[in-house]
Amino acid sequence: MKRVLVVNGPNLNMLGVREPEVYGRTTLAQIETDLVRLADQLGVQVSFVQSNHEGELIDAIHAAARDADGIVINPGAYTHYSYALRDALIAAGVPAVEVHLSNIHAREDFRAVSVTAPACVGVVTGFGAASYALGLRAVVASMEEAGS
Ligand code: CA2
Repeated sequence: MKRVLVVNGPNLNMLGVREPEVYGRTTLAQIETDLVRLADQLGVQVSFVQSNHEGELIDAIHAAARDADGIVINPGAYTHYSYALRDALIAAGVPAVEVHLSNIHAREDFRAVSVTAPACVGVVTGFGAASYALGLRAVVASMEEAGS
């Protein structure tokens, strides 16, 4: 069975707990439960990592080169400045889809820039928790297209 790693960056462990007006009331645990169900329907296996530390995220992405066939990633604020995460995504060599709860193009100017997006096959942004489900469908389609 094909495997997808879902990666969440800094502060996303606070989902549903703080700032519900910006990021909604759904917790990360609820998002992950929904993704397990969707993955089952799509016939893939999902695993999850969340970290508030850049190096841990990089290590997880490196491991995905060996242990996964695709990546769904919400890099959090690292989206806007982590060239290290971007390099890790390129090095992983498996298709990655970047997702965001909010529409990063409809907020502060600095959020409109994603330095990680060029390392991904595409970006889903602005659909709340549904961005993750759309991202999972997108990465599975990319994996099939790549024949992996
Ligand atoms: O919209 C997204 O998914 C973001 O990746 C979320 C990041 C933000 O820095 C990006 O610009 C867009 C922030 C995640 C912080 O999540 C929190 C959730 C609840 C309370 C506080 C922070």
